[in-house]
Amino acid sequence: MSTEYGGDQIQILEGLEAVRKRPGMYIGSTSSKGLHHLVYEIVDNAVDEALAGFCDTIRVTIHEDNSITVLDNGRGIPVGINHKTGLPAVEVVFTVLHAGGKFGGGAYKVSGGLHGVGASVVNALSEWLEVKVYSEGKIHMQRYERGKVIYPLKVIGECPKEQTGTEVTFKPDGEIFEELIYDFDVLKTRLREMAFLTKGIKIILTDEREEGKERTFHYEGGIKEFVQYLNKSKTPLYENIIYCEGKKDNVYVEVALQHNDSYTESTYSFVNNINTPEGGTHLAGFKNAITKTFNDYARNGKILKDSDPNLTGDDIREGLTAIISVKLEEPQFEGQTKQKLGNSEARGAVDSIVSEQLTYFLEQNPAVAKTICEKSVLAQRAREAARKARDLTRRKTALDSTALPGKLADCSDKNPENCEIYIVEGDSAGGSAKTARSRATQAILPLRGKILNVEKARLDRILGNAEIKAMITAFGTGIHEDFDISKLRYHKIIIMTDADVDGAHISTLLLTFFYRFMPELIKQGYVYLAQPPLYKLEKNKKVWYAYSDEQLNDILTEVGRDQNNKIQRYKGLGEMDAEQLWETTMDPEKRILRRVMIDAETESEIDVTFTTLMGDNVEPRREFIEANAKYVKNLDI
Ligand code: TTJ
Repeated sequence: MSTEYGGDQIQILEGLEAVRKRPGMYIGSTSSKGLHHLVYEIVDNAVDEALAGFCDTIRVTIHEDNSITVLDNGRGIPVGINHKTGLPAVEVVFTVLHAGGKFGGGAYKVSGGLHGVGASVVNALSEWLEVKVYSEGKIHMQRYERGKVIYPLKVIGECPKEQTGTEVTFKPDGEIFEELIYDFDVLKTRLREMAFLTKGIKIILTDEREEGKERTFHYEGGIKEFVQYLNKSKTPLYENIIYCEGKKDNVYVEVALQHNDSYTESTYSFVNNINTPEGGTHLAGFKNAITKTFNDYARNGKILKDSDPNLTGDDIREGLTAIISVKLEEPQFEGQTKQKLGNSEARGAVDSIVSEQLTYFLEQNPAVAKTICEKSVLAQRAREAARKARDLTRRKTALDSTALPGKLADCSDKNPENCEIYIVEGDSAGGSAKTARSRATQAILPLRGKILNVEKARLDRILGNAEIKAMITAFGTGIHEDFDISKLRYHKIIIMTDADVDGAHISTLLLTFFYRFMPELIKQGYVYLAQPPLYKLEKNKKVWYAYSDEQLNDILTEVGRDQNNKIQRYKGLGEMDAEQLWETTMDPEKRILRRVMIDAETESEIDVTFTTLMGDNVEPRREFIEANAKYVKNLDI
């Protein structure tokens, strides 16, 4: 192609070159996470068209070569000439940085967090990208390679006049990304979330790498169905999903909620369809509204007597599952990670819409109102009891300098950065670990038997449990609102259990406890799983350890499969003496540790996973395990 480069074109090329030089600045990272962001970035544009009311179906296809097609049935990106640049609007969308918003036409633009950087960023980071626009009976097409225009927009064929839409196919650039393979489950989770957040839209995800692999997400109920989904493994306290919707000060607000009989809160907030794990003004408005509304209701209905103290927000939110979704034109994000909504008008909008509509709902549904109030009063009493128990342990700490649990064999180094604590299943393995450890930096806390399932117990009972108390005091951080990461006494918390089903169960119970009471421990990467060997192989007085069947096979191939090979299958940590335990599982030079990670973006899915695995309902658990054998295994990684 020979086009003359005017000033605009040179600027365009410089813009996209900047994206290729520092991709992390635009999409966060070039890891698998960034790779998947490319898809969300493109899909967001189609969702915007749906929010504007012109599109109801989005197809996402993973091709065999890991290129991606996103197709919508909207109006199609305009193909007419944009006066400022003299280029077709569609070309501007793909070649000019931050062009997205200009064609908004009043639709909500998703421009928070890492999203909203625009289709041009995806284009810059793709080996190639092709766009097809179906409009006015014609198919328009343009191709780019690493952001550069390959030919001017052209008409490649005709289509029925009623067929309109945009189709984008791109292949992420191997020069940019460390990982190029798309994970179906990761896309599935996020696309399902997008479908929940945009009621009525149909999103179809197809994986051409595997015969017949396709999922359709379509929720006429929107976030009401999201709450239902989150509660599917729990027992709701009433049938209705409480739903509030409205618009105030240019903030569109949707809230759905339902209580279940558990003691944990699962509230997720979103701004322009993006999860805000740190909350912000919209969440503050929601909390204020429900605290005020339920207290007013309980006072007026004499459920609370004049002499009773107010219910706290925590009391009312015990066992609550809620989605708060706001959409606004110019979200401002604050805080260290720029994930906390700052717009003050969002606080007022959510507060007034929820207060008004919830008050009306409670008046119309007195039985539901009574159920929630009674649950909150029980929570209030349990909170009082727990506070008394906690005050007691605090007082003990203040008076008694040896307050650390008796079973803990602490390390001598006092710098937490050097220190690790092994949480060990069973007294006998605990004994070996105490002998084996490196005393300066490794502490051992043996746990007896199964630990309490925190999904099924109320706070006062959980805090009364000896094993849980021992962990809380050993870690030093406190829990919930008292949690203080700066007090953490060990920078590695290592769960060491047998490599069998019981061991996996104990690990899951411990992770559930950490996740519910000290989620930052996991989120900030302090929690690890030790990996004991599965086999020991002896030959000619030499010893090998294998941590998987595959590895055993490799070793056998190397040393030969002779008769005199002595292979021992370890059934538990107890079968190893102290020296073996040190060599195979505890020696920082040789051991394998797996770090437990939570991705903030899929947190609601992790929540469902924990409650499905640890909750009361057997049927969803069985279904889940059958459907997700791989996921369950990965949960431990
Ligand atoms: C903007 O306002 C005028 C009519 O067209 C509107 C528009 O741009 N719609 C639109 C964009 N629909 N779909 C897109 C789109 C879809 C994908 C898959 C990718 C991109 C970058 C945009």
